[in-house]
Amino acid sequence: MGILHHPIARNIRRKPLTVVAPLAVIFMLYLFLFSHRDSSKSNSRRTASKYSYKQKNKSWFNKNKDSVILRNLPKNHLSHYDLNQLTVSSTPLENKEEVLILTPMSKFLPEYWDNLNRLTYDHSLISLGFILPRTEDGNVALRKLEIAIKATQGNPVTKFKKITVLRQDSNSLESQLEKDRHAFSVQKPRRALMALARNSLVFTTISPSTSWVLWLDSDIIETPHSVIQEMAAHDKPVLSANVYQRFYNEESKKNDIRPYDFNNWVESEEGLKLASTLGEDEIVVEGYAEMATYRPLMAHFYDHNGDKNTEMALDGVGGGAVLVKADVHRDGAMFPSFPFYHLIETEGFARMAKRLGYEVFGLPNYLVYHYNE
Ligand SMILES: Nc1nc2c(ncn2[C@@H]2O[C@H](COP(=O)(O)OP(=O)(O)OP(=O)(O)O)[C@@H](O)[C@H]2O)c(=O)[nH]1
Ligand SMILES: [Mg+2]
Repeated sequence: MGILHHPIARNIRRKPLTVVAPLAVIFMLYLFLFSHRDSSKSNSRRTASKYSYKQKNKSWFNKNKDSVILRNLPKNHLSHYDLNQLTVSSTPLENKEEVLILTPMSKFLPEYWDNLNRLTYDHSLISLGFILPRTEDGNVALRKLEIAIKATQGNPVTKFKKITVLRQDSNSLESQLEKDRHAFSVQKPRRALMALARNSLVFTTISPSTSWVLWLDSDIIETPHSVIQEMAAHDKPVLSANVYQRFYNEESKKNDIRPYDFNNWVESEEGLKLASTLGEDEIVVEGYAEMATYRPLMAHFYDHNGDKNTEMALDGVGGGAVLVKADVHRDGAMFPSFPFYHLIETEGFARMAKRLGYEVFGLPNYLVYHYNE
């Protein structure tokens, strides 16, 4: 009797489902078990080690996804950085230290960009980071910024190492008119949102090779061209320049300068007393008659004939032009969007840096200039 005439074979021919169905069930079971086995394994492993490496299954039908990822990575995909080798010194150019310039940007000013292009620090050691609000102002600024970046990066003389442009995921206040953004009542929400923007910016752009972070507002249109070398020479963890403004003095009929940023200050007895009367969620904002703190303001310490390297210890800083050792941020100093010792944003940052044990300084005779609208 041939094999095809065997009773079992005859049975299969007549009712193929009797064989195919159990086989299909076994096959499904196999797939089911394989796709679950590894995840259950790594779940039990997770209790032992918080950062267990989850292996993907290696069944015939499911390619090992890890190997696919590894294959797609560029050659030396594994990078080791010894942060102990990262120098942050008073001679950053000689040590080829990398600087990250960070700018929250609600408007693009060509003068700001020209000033940036003229910095004498080696541009191949400078990375730039921007964060723009998702408002109409932000759209306009983004278009102008992109055009400017193209021109700068296309020129080997001005080309920066890397440029990152972020679009904010948090909200912004709609009106950026001078009178609106300076109103006392709007300071807490406005500066809380600015703090979120600054945090997003620094946390997404700082790299293992960043030695210094220079915070430079988009309306700072003039700095000394060697601002990085000159400020770094002071070797301070946090160092703020004095923000002034050029204007035409109607009285003297001459071009003149005047103090602009009042957020660089030294804490006062009155300031502390005032803070102690505030509720947990209230903040002190500097430069408002509604809240007289009598804090010594660095803006008023400028001496035209003084040494531009004069230093003064500060308790609060603004964001105009502040050079920060990247380790201060790496250690966790950020811009609180909530009242931190009754301070927020850049002033809260100075407080946090101090709580982390870093000294905060300012240069009263070292001027940078704010745009005059
Ligand atoms: N990403 C982002 N940046 C902003 C926003 N509002 C302002 N900026 C930028 O943040 C920096 C500080 O903002 P300013 O409006 O100059 O605030 P300020 O320096 O406290 O006040 P002024 O005295 O008006 O200059 C500037 O570089 C602005 O371009 C915003 O909503 N989102
Ligand atoms: Mg400003």
